[in-house]
Amino acid sequence: MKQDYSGQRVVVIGAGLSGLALVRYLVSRGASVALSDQRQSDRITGLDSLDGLLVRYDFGGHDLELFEQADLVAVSPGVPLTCEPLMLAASLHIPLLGEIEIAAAELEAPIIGITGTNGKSTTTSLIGQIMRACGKKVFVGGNIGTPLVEACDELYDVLAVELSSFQLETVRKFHPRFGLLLNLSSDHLDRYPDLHSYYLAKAELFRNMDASDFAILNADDQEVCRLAESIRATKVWFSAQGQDVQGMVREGEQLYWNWNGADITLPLEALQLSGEHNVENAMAAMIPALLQGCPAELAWQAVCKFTGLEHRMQLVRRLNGVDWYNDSKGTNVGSVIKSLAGLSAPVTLIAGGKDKGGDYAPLRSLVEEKVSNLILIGEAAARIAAELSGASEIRMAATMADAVQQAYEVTTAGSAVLLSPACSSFDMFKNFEERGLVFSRLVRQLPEEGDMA
Ligand code: UMA
Ligand code: ADP
Repeated sequence: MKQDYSGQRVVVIGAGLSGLALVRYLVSRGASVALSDQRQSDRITGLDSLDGLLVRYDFGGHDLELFEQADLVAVSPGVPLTCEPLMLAASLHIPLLGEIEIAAAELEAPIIGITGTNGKSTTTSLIGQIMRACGKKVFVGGNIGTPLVEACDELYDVLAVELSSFQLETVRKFHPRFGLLLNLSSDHLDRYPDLHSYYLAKAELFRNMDASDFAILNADDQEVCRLAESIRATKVWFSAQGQDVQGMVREGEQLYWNWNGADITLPLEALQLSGEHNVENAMAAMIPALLQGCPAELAWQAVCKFTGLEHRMQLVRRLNGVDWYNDSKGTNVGSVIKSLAGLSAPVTLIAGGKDKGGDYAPLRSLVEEKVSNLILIGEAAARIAAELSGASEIRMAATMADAVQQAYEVTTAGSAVLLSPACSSFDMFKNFEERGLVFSRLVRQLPEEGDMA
């Protein structure tokens, strides 16, 4: 049902994608809205989407008085709850609601919430493809790019929503019908005091779910199994390692759906996505469709047609016998491990960017085994070099252009060059997409051997 915010003074904090979408939504529901951002207006993009709306702007810092007088603060995911204006509002018992919470209060279609450290966007997109193939009108959004409030003005059969730990921190009544937890490993330690706090934020997905809902969980991930103990929703497991669980199990080159007497097998040979991790994503994506009664064959065909998203192990070019891969979305150590594991040695790895505070040491054995040249960029370069010292030939690069040039010079035919940074992009780029596009453009500009002067 349409929510009514008339007469309410709402401060939206953060003027990024979520904040701008929140302003449009809240104004349309009658609120009196102020938009606050620490950046100056000339550094904010997309403000023209608010043209014609009555909105008060508070840019270049956060005016604390504005927060003190608010009835509600709507929080963008990238704004930590520990920042001064939000601490102040919380101390005055002013409700702090995230974009997901605000949107979900109005949405009636079943929500499939997808979280985990890695594989969220791939799995969310797969679910979108499956639902479309099965004739359902599906919204695909959340952390993958389109804020959930954008779903409020249309009717959908189902909503596939990628959820980050940041978005889950502000869950109060949010109640998905299906909650997927793909895996848990180290990330975002620049936001959380420790890993446990990060995992607990992820667990918020299940806060309001009960036995009539479904928690879809990775049986091969110890941290997921540990969190599962506190989940009340009906648990449906997936195991790519062939564990005997109720749910989806990999048995050799096929998947077996073992639920309520169903007898369905799905052949893996038809899957176009490569890498063991994508088998896990495919398994997780199939489960909500099967539980909703979608025809298994149609759903599996949709999964098999999917060739992957940009910036995830994307082959940019084969040049002079070298394969160049853009894995700009490899923004933590766990994802780099999966990407490197899928390549044969020797690899030139370009890594580094904005440091998120985790350890790089878990990369050591794979780097020793596979990486002949490690080229480091960005703020994290010195720390990665120190933690992986001796594991590979290490080179520093000042820019992405420098990194690509050095990779071109040191990589020999039969090898691969992989951009998989293990870091976020915000020190040098607007986002991971821009980083991947810059890398890909530079790679495409490299000369063929015969063309060199
Ligand atoms: N800001 C303040 N005060 C602060 C901190 C930030 O005003 O104390 C302002 C910044 O100046 C900036 C704005 O907040 O103008 C940015 O808000 P935001 O970081 O929430 O960014 P959005 O553009 O709204 O994008 C967010 C998600 N970003 C983050 O969580 C960091 C996007 O995920 C998501 O696609 C989008 O909402 C729509 O749902 C991106 C991401 O990097 C892909 N996510 C992280 C990840 O995947 O690792 C979690
Ligand atoms: P997310 O949205 O969680 O960042 P993506 O689907 O965008 O995940 O994939 C980002 C990177 O994470 C991929 O390039 C790959 O290296 C790695 N990855 C994808 N799926 C998984 C998985 N299930 N387990 C571990 N790593 C994965």
